[in-house]
Amino acid sequence: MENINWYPGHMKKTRELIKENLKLVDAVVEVVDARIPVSSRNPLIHEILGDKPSVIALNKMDLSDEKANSLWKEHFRSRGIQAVLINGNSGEGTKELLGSLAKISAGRKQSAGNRPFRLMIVGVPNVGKSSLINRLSGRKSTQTGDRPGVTKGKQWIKLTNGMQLLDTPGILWPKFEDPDTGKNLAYCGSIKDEIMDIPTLAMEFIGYMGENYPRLLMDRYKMEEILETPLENMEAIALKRGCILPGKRIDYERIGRLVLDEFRGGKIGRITLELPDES
Ligand SMILES: Nc1nc2c(ncn2[C@@H]2O[C@H](COP(=O)(O)OP(=O)(O)OP(=O)(O)O)[C@@H](O)[C@H]2O)c(=O)[nH]1
Ligand SMILES: [Mg+2]
Repeated sequence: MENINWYPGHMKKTRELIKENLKLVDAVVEVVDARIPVSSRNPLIHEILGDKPSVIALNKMDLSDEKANSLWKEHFRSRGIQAVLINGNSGEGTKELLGSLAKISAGRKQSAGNRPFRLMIVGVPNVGKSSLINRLSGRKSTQTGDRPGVTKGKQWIKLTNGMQLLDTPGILWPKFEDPDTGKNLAYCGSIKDEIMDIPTLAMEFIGYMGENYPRLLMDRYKMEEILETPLENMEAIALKRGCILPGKRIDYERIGRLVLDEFRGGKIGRITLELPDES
């Protein structure tokens, strides 16, 4: 897991593209994953945004822990950062998000004239940028679950409230030094599984669950207790799910994938992987 290749060339190019597009908009919606609000924020976001007004959309609020959702919202608010909890699939929270944008729009400089208020969406891979674009525009204007591509020419999507939304979101490549950040992004599917060691990743996830959400883990996998080590818990889960190879060996790859898939799909329960710093 140490040798993740972040394609620095690609990263630099997309950052420049975002900066170009930023010149065209009045505000930015920064989409983050509510399960990992810090890990899914690009550390260079301040440098990239400059003094452009922005709102944080804490997306996938349906998958994250409700208590943690409130803590995070309060955390950002207390720092003067606008943050809204949203669900890009159901549309929950998008009204509040539009309300926040309307406030920014109302405070916009007169020099902007009568031009419609314009915004763009940025975020790391898989946080739900395309889903949000579709939600805000009320139609399927962009592909979800797709891979980043190249779009030529700017397309503006008209929103019902008169605002205009840039159809191509800015993809912020994750960049970090802290290995926990990388793990969090991988758990949530923002880093391709192909470059991860799935059994190790899943075992570490199970370790986090055993410590922070033991009840959810026990209920989901019908365990009587949380065992001493993450590995033992993983093996117990593998036995319950029949992830066994010939010779009664544990199929770590298969159980690893299964657990991570179930987490990503919300099947284990509502889970948040990082909480605001107390200090
Ligand atoms: N449960 C849940 N799933 C969501 C939510 N928003 C998006 N998703 C799912 O998350 C996955 C990724 O969503 P996209 O909208 O394609 O994400 P993206 O940021 O455009 O991804 P890239 O284009 O790959 O960077 C899809 O399977 C969506 O259905 C949400 O609020 N809740
Ligand atoms: Mg997309």
